[in-house]
Amino acid sequence: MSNNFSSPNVVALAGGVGGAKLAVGLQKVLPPGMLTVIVNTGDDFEHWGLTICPDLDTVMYNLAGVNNPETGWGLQGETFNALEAMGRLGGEDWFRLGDRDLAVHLRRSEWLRQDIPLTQVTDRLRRSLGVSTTILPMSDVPIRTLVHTDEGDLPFQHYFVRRRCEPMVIDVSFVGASNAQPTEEVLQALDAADLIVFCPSNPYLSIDPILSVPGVRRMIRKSHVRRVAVTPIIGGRALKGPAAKMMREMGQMMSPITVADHFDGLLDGFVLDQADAVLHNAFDMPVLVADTVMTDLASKARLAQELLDFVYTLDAPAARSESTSDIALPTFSATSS
Ligand code: FO1
Repeated sequence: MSNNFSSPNVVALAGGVGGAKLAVGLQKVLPPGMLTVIVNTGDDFEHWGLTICPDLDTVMYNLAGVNNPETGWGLQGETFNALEAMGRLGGEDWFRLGDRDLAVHLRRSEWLRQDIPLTQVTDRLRRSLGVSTTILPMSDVPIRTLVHTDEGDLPFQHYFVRRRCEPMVIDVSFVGASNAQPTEEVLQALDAADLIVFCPSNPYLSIDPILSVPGVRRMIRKSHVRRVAVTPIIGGRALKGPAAKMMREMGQMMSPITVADHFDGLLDGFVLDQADAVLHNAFDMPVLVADTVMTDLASKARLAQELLDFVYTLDAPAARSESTSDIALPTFSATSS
C-alpha cells in the first residue's frame, strides 16, 4: 500500500446490513472504482423457484442508495402485493420479498438458468443500478450456510428469518465449500488489493463463509498488504443480528476480543468502538478506537476515512510465514462440508 496511499485499491469482505454500511462509507471516500466488495453468498437460497442472494442485494441496494433505511435490506418505498397474493394461494410468505425486489430475483434467476455465472449476473445488476463499486459473490457455485442448532440443522434463512435466530446454535457449516473454487475475479481482486477490510459483519455467518472458499483464507493470510477488521460487537452486543447471542451459546466471551481472536493470523489492525475503549490494550495488534455506529452517510464516510487514516499509521507487514495450515480454523470454528 505504500505506493498507493492517495488512492488505495480496497477490498472489503462483507455480509449484509453492517457490511453494506461500511462499504457505502468506503465508496464515498475512495475514488470511483477503487473499491471491490467480496460478499457472502452462504445466505443464498431457492425460494418461489428463484435464486435469492440477500447479502449481494443488500450490498448492491445500499451502494446504489436505494435500500430500505429502516430494515437495511430490501428497497425503500417497497410494496408487497405479490407476497400477499402468494399467502392467499397458500404459498410461503415468511420471507418478505417486495414487488420491485422481485424483479431482481426474476432477472438473476433467468440469467443463471442461461448458465451465466453469478459473478457476471451480479455485475450486470449493479451496473443497471448505476453502482461504480465492483460487487463480487464469494463464489460462482452454490455454498449454503447450514446452522446446526438444538432444534436440528436449519438452512440459514430458516434459522435467521423464519425462526428469528431463536434456536441455540451449536455449530455452523458451509455446504459445498470444500468442492468450490474461488473465482478468478475474487483471486484477482485480492491480488490487486492495497488494503483488505473485514467489515463489521457477523464473523461466523458472514465472513467465515467467504473464508471457507478454498484458497481465500490462505490468500488473505499470506497477503503482503494491511488487513484490518471493524468490530461487529459494541458494548457486548451486536447492533443487528445474532453474533453476540451465538458467542454466548458457543461459550465465548461476547467481546470484540473474541472477534479478533477468531481472525487470528488474518489481521494487522482492529477498529474498536469507543464504547469498548477500555479494551484497547487487550489486543496483540494496533487498535483504532472510533465511533463505529453508522447511522447516516456522514457517519459511514467518517468511519471509512478514519479507518484509512489508521491504516496509514500501520507498519508495512513483514513477509508472512507459509507455515500455518490453510484449513486450520480458529476456536468456535465454522466448518466446511
Ligand atoms: N430479513 C428478515 O429478517 N426478514 C425478511 O423477511 C427478509 C426478507 C428479505 C428479502 C430480500 C432480501 O434481499 C433480504 C431479506 N432479508 C430479510 C434480509 C436477509 O435475509 C438477512 O439480513 C441476511 O441474509 C443476513 O445478512
